[in-house]
Amino acid sequence: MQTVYIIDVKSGNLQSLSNAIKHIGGYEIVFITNAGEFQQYDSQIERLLFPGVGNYAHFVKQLHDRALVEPIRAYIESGRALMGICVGLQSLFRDSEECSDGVQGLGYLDLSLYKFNKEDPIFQERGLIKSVPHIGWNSVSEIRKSGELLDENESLFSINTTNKYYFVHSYAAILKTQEIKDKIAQYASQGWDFVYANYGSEQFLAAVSYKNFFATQFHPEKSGVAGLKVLKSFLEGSKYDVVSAHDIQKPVNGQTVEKTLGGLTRRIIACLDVRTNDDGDLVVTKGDQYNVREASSSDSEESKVRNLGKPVELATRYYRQGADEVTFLNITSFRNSPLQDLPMLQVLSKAAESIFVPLTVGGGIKDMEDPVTKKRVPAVQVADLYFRSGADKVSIGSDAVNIAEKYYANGGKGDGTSSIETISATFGNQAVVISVDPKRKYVSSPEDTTQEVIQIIDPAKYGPNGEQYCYYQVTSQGGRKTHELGALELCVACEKLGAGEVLLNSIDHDGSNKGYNLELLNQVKSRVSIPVIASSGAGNPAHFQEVFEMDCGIDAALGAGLFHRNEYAVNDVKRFLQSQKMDVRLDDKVEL
Ligand code: 1PR
Repeated sequence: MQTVYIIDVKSGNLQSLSNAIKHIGGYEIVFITNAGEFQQYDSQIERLLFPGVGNYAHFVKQLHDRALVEPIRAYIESGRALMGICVGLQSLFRDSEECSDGVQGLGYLDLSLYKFNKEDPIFQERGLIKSVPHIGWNSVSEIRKSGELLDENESLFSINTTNKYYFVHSYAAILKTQEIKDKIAQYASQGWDFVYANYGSEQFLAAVSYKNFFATQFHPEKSGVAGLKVLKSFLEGSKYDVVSAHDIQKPVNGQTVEKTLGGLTRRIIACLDVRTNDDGDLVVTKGDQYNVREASSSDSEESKVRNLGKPVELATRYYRQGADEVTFLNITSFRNSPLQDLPMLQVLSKAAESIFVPLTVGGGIKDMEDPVTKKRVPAVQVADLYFRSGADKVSIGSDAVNIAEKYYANGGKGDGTSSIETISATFGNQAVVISVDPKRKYVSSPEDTTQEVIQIIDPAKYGPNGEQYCYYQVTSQGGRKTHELGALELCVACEKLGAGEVLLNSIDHDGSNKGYNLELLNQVKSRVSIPVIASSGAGNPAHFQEVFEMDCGIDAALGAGLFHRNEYAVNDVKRFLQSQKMDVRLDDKVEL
């Protein structure tokens, strides 16, 4: 058994990376958290992984504070193998627009990182905003070995131009100017290899390699089998392999598919609402309009919580069916503290052992009091617990509503202390999802509310008293508490405070199988520039097509009930979308 060493500066989910290596097999893992440990193992290290998640400045500062910069530099110079991942790659560059205070990276490439431009002309031509962060599955456009273009069947550490890889970042080494392109060409002439990708009209470096070091902007440990192959090739030192036909994800029957504006595939998310049932077991449940209890047989009998299966079992099934992401929502967490909610943490750790796509977890993320010590536990620490158990993103529901209310009461400003602000400052905004639970509220005139209204065009959809306007009033605590705040206003405030994605539910459509709430999705998506996930109401594959075809450019679509009730498998949805020429990641292979 060989040993792989992983640099751990406590900046996010390293559990998934270590799970991916265990899954590949044949390696044991040692984490290195400071200079002393580096020194202790230095003479034995042959393969070093250098993963980074979240905020560039936070990550680089951690490297300095832990005195790891020099040992890493010396290690690279000694000619041994190192693989950087995401912010690990970014830290090899000179600096990043992400930090205004002049924090410097390791400077192996004398280039800077820039934020993606949400005002991308390709999107603007269609009246759209490009979502930033760049979240989802993209392909790479070109692989160049010392400047020479590789063929379609050649690869750099198994990265090839056909497969899809999972990216999640706002900043990248974007080839913005001729000067940058010239510098890259110069590096190529010195023997550097570069992998390029595009997000809309912006081209950026998806991977770099030079002699013994290699780094990817995407997350191989979250890129399904295609990503596991990349990790395996690095571990085995197979730098330039020919890719076998078996390892390429081609559209079924050679179908031609669209090229999406950004280059990302249509992302399909399987969601599991989890709670303890009346017997105290953690189960996946699903209701209609947030009522998760069965219809009771008699008035006197308390109806039971619907039990649709075991969380880890179902999540693994959806991964094997090709889900691009899996979300767990602990739907009753407002009643108890996740600090004592160890079963949910266990669910997550167990799921992360065999699911190699992103995992999101929600429920009860807020500042809280430790029920045992009575000490205040900040939300960022609660989130950290989830990240350590294998989550890539946390989703904030009820607390987001309170935060947005304070934001408006404070004249449109945050105070830096909220869960959204603190978690995004530490783990990056891509790690913070806002889960919104709105209900339609009809009004007779826009003057009847301070929230922005939607004019209802179709008379058949007017309110019960002929109201021609509505807005979406947000709720907290799983729909129990209603607030005088619109879904749009909530999302706008949360984006300003640092949220990276919106999971937009609709209580009116939840569990209805009648399709997504297009009116609500359109209102929010047209006004925020972070990705928006459509949720609630998916009943068949055509509903996914319908939501992706909307003009506003929805980023991902989530389904729950239709998967849990076995009406459709995730890949049924994807195959259907592909037959409609939509670009999806079809990954039926689950083993290396
Ligand atoms: O408020 O931060 O503690 O988080 C609690 C989380 O639990 C929130 O994200 C909230 O949306 C969720 N939640 C609370 N109560 C319920 C409930 O159902 N009683 N579930 C609930 C929300 C929303 C979707 C659902 C879709 C798709 N579930 O994820 O799965 O509506 O369903 P469908 O495809 O079958 O229509 P906090």
